[in-house]
Amino acid sequence: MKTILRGKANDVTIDTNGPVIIIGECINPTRRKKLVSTLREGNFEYVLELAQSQINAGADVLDVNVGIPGVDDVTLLPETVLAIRESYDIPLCLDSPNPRAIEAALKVAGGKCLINSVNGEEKSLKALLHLAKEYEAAIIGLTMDDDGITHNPEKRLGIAEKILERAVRVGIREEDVIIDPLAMAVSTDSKACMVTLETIRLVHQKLGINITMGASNISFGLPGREDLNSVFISLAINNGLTCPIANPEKITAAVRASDLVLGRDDFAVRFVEYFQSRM
Ligand code: THG
Repeated sequence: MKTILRGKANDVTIDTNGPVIIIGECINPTRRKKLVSTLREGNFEYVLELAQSQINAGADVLDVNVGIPGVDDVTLLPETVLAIRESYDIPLCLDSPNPRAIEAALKVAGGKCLINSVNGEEKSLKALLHLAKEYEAAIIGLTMDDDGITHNPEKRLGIAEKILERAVRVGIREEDVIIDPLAMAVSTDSKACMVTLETIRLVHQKLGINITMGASNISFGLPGREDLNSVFISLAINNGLTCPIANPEKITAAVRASDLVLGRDDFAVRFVEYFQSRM
């Protein structure tokens, strides 16, 4: 199954057979003081620096999240998208809990974006599925619903099935639905990673569609985050993860290594290229 995303001209294919596509997470104000202060001033230079450094490090798609307390992202998200678009023709993943901000950004982005995110709540499905259809966007479906977050992988699969079914019903193609099995901090729940890994395996096996996750979430509150994230991402890729949201500066090596080990990188071309580009 192939999900195609597009900038203006440049497209990226996320293929369930790999290789893994990296969605760069760094345009996100969570614990990034400089991003918060520059965005508050309407200064996009630092956003563009983050775009460039992530592209250099191996990002294929950029997640754009400008959620700052007290700032209206219905205005700020499209402004940020436009600033990125002036310099970079990379597909974008529009990351906001606010459907109005998503719509405002879809209006200016062009190409084919990824909406981050829809979930199984009735309110979310109603607000976002028709937008995805209207703007020909792909969607990320989080495996949570009106009952909240379940720790049962079969139930998470059930929510994924429901989102897929509802999306197809409004005319979104199956390949334009990417499932997020929910990656959560393992410091507070020792089974959290296992639940995510099992959900990935089930979604991959039963639905055969592309799978993403916020890979860095698992290591919140722990030391050795890079090592932990790298191990987790390799296991997840082996189970069917195809397009993680992560920091490319820290994760691309593990992603290229995973593709190589899984027999998806003939003559180690991409693996070697990555390390040469870092010298
Ligand atoms: N699923 C989906 N979208 C998501 C998430 C998800 N979007 C947001 C988030 N989760 C993924 N993005 C991030 C961005 C940053 C960090 C983690 C996840 C992060 N930041 C560092 C920190 O908090 O310490 C600071 C920045 C740095 O130095 O790297 O960890 O789950 N669909």
